[in-house]
Amino acid sequence: MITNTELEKKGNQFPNQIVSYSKNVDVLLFTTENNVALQITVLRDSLLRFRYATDSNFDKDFSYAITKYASTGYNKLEVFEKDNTYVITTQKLICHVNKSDLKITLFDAKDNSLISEDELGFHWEESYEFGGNVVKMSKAAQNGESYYGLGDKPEHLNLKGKRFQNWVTDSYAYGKQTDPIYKAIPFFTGLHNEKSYGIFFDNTFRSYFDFAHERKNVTSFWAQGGEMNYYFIYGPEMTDVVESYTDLTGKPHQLPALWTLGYHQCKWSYYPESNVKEITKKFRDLKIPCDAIYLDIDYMEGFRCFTWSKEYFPDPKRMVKELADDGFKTIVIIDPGIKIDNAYSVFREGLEKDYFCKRADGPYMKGKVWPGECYFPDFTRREVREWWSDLFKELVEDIGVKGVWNDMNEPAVMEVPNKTFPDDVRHDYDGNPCSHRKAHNVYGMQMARATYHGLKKYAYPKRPFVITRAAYSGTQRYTSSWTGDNVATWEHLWIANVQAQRMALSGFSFIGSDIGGFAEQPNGELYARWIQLGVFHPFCRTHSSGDHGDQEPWMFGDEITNVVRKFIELRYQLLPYLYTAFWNYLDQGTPMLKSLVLYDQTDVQTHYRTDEFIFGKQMLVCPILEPNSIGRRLYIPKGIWYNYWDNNSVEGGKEVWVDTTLDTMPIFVKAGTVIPKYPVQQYVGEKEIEQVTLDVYYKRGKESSELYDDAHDGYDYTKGRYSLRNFKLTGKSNELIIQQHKSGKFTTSYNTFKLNLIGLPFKISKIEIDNVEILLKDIHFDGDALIIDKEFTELHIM
Ligand code: NBV
Repeated sequence: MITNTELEKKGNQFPNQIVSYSKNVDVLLFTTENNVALQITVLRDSLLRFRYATDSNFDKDFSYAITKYASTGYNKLEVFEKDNTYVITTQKLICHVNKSDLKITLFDAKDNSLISEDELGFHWEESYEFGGNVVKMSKAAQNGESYYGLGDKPEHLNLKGKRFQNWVTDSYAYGKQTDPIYKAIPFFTGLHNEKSYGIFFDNTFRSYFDFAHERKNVTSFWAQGGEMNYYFIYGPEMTDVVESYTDLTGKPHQLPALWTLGYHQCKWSYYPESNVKEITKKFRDLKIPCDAIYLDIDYMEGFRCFTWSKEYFPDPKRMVKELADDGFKTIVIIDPGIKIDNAYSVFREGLEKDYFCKRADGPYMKGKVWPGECYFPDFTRREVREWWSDLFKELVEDIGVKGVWNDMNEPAVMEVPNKTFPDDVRHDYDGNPCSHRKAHNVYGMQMARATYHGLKKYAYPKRPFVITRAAYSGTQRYTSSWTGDNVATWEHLWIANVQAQRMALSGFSFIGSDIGGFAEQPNGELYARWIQLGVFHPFCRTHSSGDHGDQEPWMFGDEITNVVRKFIELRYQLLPYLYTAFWNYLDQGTPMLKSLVLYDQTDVQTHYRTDEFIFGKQMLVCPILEPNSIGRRLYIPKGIWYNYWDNNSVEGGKEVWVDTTLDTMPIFVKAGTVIPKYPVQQYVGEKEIEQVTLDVYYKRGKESSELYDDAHDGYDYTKGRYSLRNFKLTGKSNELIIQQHKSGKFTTSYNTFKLNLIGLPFKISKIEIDNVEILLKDIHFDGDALIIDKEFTELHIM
């Protein structure tokens, strides 16, 4: 790894005096006396792209991360020349380009405050061995600046004072300091003086980020090849930064089917068929909701992808159908390694079509994985991806598999020191041939992309479902993900919490961990605490390696089974709330999990918090991360919050102690919120939803909440057949008003609501539905809950 100091010692190169400047619509070009070119593109008022070339020539512009759907366009762009600088202004930003050394300084256009400034700025070192340059950028770290992002780093949420590497790596049983692990997401947000910005360094080579680690006042990032090419995203709200980054690198291409947000059960491995059936039956017998059952590598014939073991699964189509009849969707694993075996059609076809990766001098890239010696498709080639997509026809269209799980796609190779392909392996990179140094970080992403297209094609008219282990920025467009091979320890429960939050604030919300831990075995208490956290992660799956014992919800005795059932049931009740959060993510790029700093960056108390997070928009969740806990301290953000379990309200902006038992975990709901709930189902679609419960948390003042709904699968919602209800709540001392605004063309199966009115400061004496008074004796109550058995637009409770 080349460090800053080493770079300087080796005689770094820096740009010098600007000698020319030109502007073409939104692209500004500066060149220096020593032939460095800087291209600044104004994509939006708050989004600038910086590209540097050391010899005036830019490579072909190509990125796997940036989506063609990104919204661009600005309201104002002006460029002035001053004595020492060029000044670019937009409605949000002022950017100074220094004439003597090309250094950049960025200011908030509203109040002229400093947001970011180059320290050494752009510099580079030529790479004799590989050609090209090591490209580097260093910026001044501002006073009190904090840093967040970078995907799946298993570290403290605030990255300040630390250095990281991006190189997707199979990391079995990684720990708190392991770096890098499975994902490469070279995007971070900086926060100082209540203002936040983001930097996305779109460079797929091995890259590094140093957040005031080597030098206290400097934050830098660099890569072992490629271009210095980064996007500067201004907020000042961190949520806007993350939403812009997500817009730039892509929101999920469609909503997931609702069942994918249910509970999933997995193990390495459930086989033979009788074992799978035993497990699924037990879920139904014990009435623990579950929507998906997974088949790991042993379902295949000798680990050959797209085959089935005749011995263990003699009739997969029948089995998959029987499972489906019982509400279980079957999900199967598919790895990238294709067994070298002339009698295996996928191998033969790949060979004949010349689709496998090759070494620099011509031989195939041969590597050992589960099937033994394998070749690996070059997923960075369009034809290869298309071929791969088509391989899913039988699995999905004919057999009825509902989701595919891509593993080992870093790509992982066994028994070699670097655990992956050697650097010299060649890739097409969609018409930009390169070595593995450049393609490594996107290999898994391109595999998941090809898998996604296969599922999309053959599952049609249903929605596709894919899970990937490896990812680069932008992978969230195609697939969900999990955090890899974690361990059944309390420390890993902490890691899972941080990783899910970090992924969400890195644009990738559809994430979860192996609940209970993959390696080793949890005791009942740890498993229960993990389920309690896991049901609040967008992807919710128990998975384990199975070699240390079983990890189904009933394996730890009745007490634990009951806790697990209670929380999985809660997940199923909260499905409409979660689905609405997903819709927000899809629509706006809004992270489904919000670390407290993302929720309230103006409150410095949040800058170093790791444990608490906001689930969706208005629920505060804080896992219990230690054994034998009878409660814990946690920070409640400013405002009034209600304890979910006892409905007591608390004024936030402070740390509080919250008592818990094994079957509770701190959950708070923001005052003013309307939380929609479905009845408990054993799987999505088991029941026709005839009534939705609305938990209404009284607030003095106004607040609004949403409920998105649609057919829960298929694409009709894209044609306007969705239902969006906005609940506007106004609380007064003696009155509560709920106004409902509906949009969309979908008619929900329910039009009856059961209202739990929480924290109401008065006794109900009168109700008006759409201006018609209902006599108290004519009002239906279910216990304390109010039943409103028709659609309403305005409800007055007095
Ligand atoms: O396919 C087996 C496992 C899988 O269960 C796990 O989820 C992956 O992360 N896979 C890794 C390969 C073996 C790891 C030791």
